[in-house]
Amino acid sequence: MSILNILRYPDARLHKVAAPVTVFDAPLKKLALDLAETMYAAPGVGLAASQVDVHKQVIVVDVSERRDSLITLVNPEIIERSGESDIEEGCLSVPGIYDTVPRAERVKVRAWDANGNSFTLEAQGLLAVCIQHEMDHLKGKVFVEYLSQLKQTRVRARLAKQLRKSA
Ligand code: K2U
Ligand code: ZN
Repeated sequence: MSILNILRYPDARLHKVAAPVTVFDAPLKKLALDLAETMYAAPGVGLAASQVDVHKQVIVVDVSERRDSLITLVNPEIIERSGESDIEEGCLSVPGIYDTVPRAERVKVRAWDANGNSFTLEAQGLLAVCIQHEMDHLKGKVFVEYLSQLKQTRVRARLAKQLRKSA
């Protein structure tokens, strides 16, 4: 397994739309395992393939305290949603920025696992927010784009300063 490079906002590649997976083969399983290893190493509670410049509809999430409840979702689609959430979000592609954005409190998701078996998942709280956040990545959307123009300007300035410091 490998730890993959995570793209940093505002990298244009984060805005590419991911394609549905059509072949459930060994490379797909390796991608899912590499995504999980990269997520745990970051550390994070979710990661989308878009964030490692692989534009396929694959996400991994694990919001458990013990980091032992990995869920891999291929070609995920939300089939039911309800309520409103105010959980603060972060993003491994936008380090150091945390804010709340409009999310459903509960979602029912249909997806496939890396072996091609379909399933449905009912989620609420952080898991629901994380799944919606990762599914946005697959659509080329980063959570800071929900924020006001003023906040987005400040985010870009802060990330540019981080980049200059690390150069
Ligand atoms: O997409 C990502 O970069 C993964 C995010 C997942 C996340 C989405 C919504 C709300 C929280 C997390 C990373 O895990 S960011 C790191 C993190 C972890 C726990 C709570 C907040 C932020
Ligand atoms: Zn993110």
